[in-house]
Amino acid sequence: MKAKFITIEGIEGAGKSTQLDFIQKYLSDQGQSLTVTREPGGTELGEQIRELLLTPRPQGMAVDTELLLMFAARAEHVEQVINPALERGEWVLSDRFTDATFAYQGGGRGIAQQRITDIAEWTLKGLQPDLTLLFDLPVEVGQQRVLSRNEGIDRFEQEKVDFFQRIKECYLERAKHAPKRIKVIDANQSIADIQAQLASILDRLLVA
Ligand code: Z5A
Repeated sequence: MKAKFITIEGIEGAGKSTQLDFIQKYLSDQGQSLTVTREPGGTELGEQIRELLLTPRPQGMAVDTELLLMFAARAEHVEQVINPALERGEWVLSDRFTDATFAYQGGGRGIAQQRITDIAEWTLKGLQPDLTLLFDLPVEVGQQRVLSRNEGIDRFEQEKVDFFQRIKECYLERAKHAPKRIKVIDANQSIADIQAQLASILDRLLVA
């Protein structure tokens, strides 16, 4: 069976990190080892770029700089981590990937989707996830969860509700156009109910 590439997406506070361990354990219980990684990041250089992207800065950051840094980190990630793992036959699970760029830099920041498509084609050379789990929930619920976590707020988390609303809509629009790849998870439920949804999707992937 060809190694599978799975990504997790959603607005802030959707519960991606919370469910990452569950997905990893579920797949490993079925005998499937996998590399778990994240974006922006996943490599030494990528984690340095992540720091640049997430650190709040009073002077802001040009939207094109943000876009190009996302893809710079991703090019490194694909070449050093994702492709080598898939070539070894190992499954890969990434907390965010290119759908996040379409949603955040496209939907959120207003960069044309075609421009993102062009850069994606150039840097990814056709690499696409086999499955994307899109955690969907009302923006206010996600923000409340982030606030109650009582951690520092990064540069993206400083944004207002309408920014995240555009991102949520962009994600859902992408899911509408790629229903086989992008599975929408109702993330406004208990952790156990979300895990039941995940298990049934993963079961189908394991036999695909
Ligand atoms: N970004 C971008 O703009 N363009 C790109 O191309 C890429 C990324 C790749 C960093 O991502 C930022 O980079 C991100 C988008 C941007 N910024 N934002 N916003 P990140 O993935 O590191 O950051 P994040 O999405 O903000 O992660 P997060 O806030 O940690 O969200 P999460 O992982 O989905 O949520 P969580 O940590 O699992 O859960 C949040 C809290 O809710 C936590 O206290 C949980 O215990 C609680 N929780 C989780 N599930 C539940 C349920 N079901 N019920 C109740 N409470 C729950």
